[in-house]
This record gives sequence, C-alpha cells and structure tokens, in this order.
Amino acid sequence: MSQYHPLTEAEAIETARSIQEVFPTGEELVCREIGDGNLNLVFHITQPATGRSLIIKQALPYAKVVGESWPLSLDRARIESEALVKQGELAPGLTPRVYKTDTELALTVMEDLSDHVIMRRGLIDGGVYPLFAEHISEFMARTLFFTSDLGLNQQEKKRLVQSFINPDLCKITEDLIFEDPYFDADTNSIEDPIRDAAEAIWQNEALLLEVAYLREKFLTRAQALLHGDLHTGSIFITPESTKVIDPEFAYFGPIGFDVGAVIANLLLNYASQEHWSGEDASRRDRRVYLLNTIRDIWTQFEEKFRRLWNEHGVDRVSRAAGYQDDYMRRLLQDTIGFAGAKTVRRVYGLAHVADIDTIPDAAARERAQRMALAIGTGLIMRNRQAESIEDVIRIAKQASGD
Ligand code: SR1
Ligand code: MG
Repeated sequence: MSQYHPLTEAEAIETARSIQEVFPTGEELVCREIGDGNLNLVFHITQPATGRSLIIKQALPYAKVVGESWPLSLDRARIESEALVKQGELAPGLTPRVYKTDTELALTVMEDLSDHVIMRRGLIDGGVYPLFAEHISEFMARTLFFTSDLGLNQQEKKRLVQSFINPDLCKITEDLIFEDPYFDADTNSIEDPIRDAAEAIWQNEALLLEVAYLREKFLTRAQALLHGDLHTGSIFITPESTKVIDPEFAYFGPIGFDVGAVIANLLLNYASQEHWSGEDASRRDRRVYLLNTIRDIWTQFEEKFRRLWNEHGVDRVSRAAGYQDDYMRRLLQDTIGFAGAKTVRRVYGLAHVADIDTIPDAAARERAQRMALAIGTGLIMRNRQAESIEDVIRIAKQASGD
C-alpha cells in the first residue's frame, strides 16, 4: 500500500534531520510551509543555532491552485527530481543541489536558495541581473543540446524519452496554453475591461491556425528534454547567480518552448512597465534593459548551441551543408511562436502573472494587459516568417510605442 500522505511540519523536520550533510549537529529545527506556487507544498527547514537550512518540496495529488477536483499524478515528483539531477549534471552550478528524493512520498529535498530571490519578484522590484543572459543561455544550450538527437546517442535518447513521459503536466500545458485561451473556456479569468480583446482573439482565424501549428509541435516534437515551465517564477536569481528550479513539467518537446518561455516572461514584465505614471524615464530604461536582455539571451543561446553542435555533435547526418543554419532558423521561429502563446495565456488564462496583476491602478493594468496581448498575438502571427530576434524587439516596441 502506498505510504503517500502530505507531510506534517513535524514529519518534514524528521526528514530534514536525516540529511546529515546539512544538519550534522542536533540543534532544534524549525519548519515553515512557504509554497505559493500552483501545485505543491514547500517546506523551509532552518536550524536557528547554526543558520543552516534546506527545502523539501512535496507534490500534492491534485493541483493546489484549483483543488482536489483536478487530480494530478504524483509521478511528476520523480520526473522533477530526475530532471533536476540531469540538468544539474549538464549545466553545473545553474540548479539547486538535490540531497534526497523519495518517490513514495513524492518529495525532493534540496538546497535552500533563500539568499536568492524569485526572478519574477526581483524584476517587479526593479532588479538588474547582468549575468542572467549568460547563465540562462548556458543552461538552455547545454540541457537542450545534450538531450537532443544532435548531442545524445539516439537509442539512449529514446530510453530517456520513456522515463520523461509526463502526461498530466503536458495536459495542463496543452489546455492552459494552447486551447483554453482561444475560446470562452471556464478556466479563463478575464478582467471585464479586456473582454473585447479576448473575444477578438477567439474570432481571429489566422491566429487560431498558427496556434494549432504550435500546439501540434508541442504534442509531437520530441526534440530535447525541456524544463517545460521556464518562466521567471522558476528561476532564483542574484546579480551574480542564477538557479533554475521546478522542472516538474519536464518532457521531451520542442526546444523553442523553453527559450520562448524565458522571453515571454521578460515581455510580460516589459508590458507591466505601464505601472509608471506619466512619462517616467524609468519606464523607458526598464524596457531598454529587458529588450537588451532578450536579444542577448537569443544571441548567446544560438552561439552556444552551435558551438556545442560543432564540437560535440554525435550525428553524422546533421553535418549536411545548410542543415545547421536551417535548424537554427526553425528554432528561432518556434521560440517566437511559443513566446507569443505563453504571453497571451498569462493575461487572461488560468494563472496570470504578478507583474501585471499587481498593478494597482486599473487603467494602467488594462494598458499593460492590452500591450501584452498585442505583443503575444504579434509574435504568434510572425512566428513562421521570423528571420531574426530583432523581429521580437520590433513587435514589442510597436506595441509600447517606444
Ligand atoms: C494548474 S498549474 C498553472 C500553471 O502553473 C505552472 O507554473 C504552469 O505554468 C501551469 O500552466
Ligand atoms: Mg512551477
């Protein structure tokens, strides 16, 4: 019979105490449940006498954001742990350390990153992260290249695909990103002032066709092991350090889905800069910073991915003249399309983003929502024609009038 049950705080402390490398001495441990995400419990265990600490993340058998009516497989905790370990091996220093995994209890015990901030919060507070583009491009280039057919033996890759079949969490994405925002679904959460913009999207046949193509890629293209939910809430950051967390949506999918997720969340923050009143110069400065970061991320990602391919490629056929250039062009196009879809869903689908939702002034919030929708739909419409990351910059500037 399954041992699974949600941990009490006392049990979380007992689990933490078994991690000798963090708590070698017996002083008192204190536990606080700090989970503010959509799906899981997160226990923060500290030892006040020594200042040592760790995190225990435990999956619940349902989506916390909705309740028990939305059951979810606990296998996602195994997938998350295995993805964290794999990504840590492929991109050293860019993930938290994993101390222990318990598949029965669906938990992962890991490094406490409380000296970092969640990047979404950091951006909302005006943080600047000069090394972010370098770090996240490194994380994506290495984790995605070395799990693709370009960087991993193809038989080995197929075995890995098997262990990362993640139907419940993929279904969340299929519904919440590619389906529900495109009709009047119950899951949508549309503020009244922008209902007309949502309705216009539902009527836009050309856009719906592009979304169908993007969804087909998400459903069928097992290109590499994705993080699967690489938004700024899945990144802990300081000006010097970047740590990618929460890969519970990991599965083999299209590479552009991860790269697009990062870009979309920077664009959502870009739109949220409407919160500044009047012609504040800070708004423009923040937007310049965000667009430069987006450009750097793509440029560095492309350069690193190509270098890995040229130095570590395992696939003879993929050396055919012209193939790499065409692959990278398609990857950019996918990135732009997925960035668009990920932007739209965060404005009026289930689970918005704090960047926009916390703008107190209703008129400024509406401007930000409309801008994010203009950017998102612009990217979706552009995706298969895109030539360069400058297309993203242009679409964002057009939407903001900057
Ligand atoms: C029901 S889960 C809602 C969203 O939270 C996660 O971060 C994913 O993005 C998911 O779509
Ligand atoms: Mg998450």
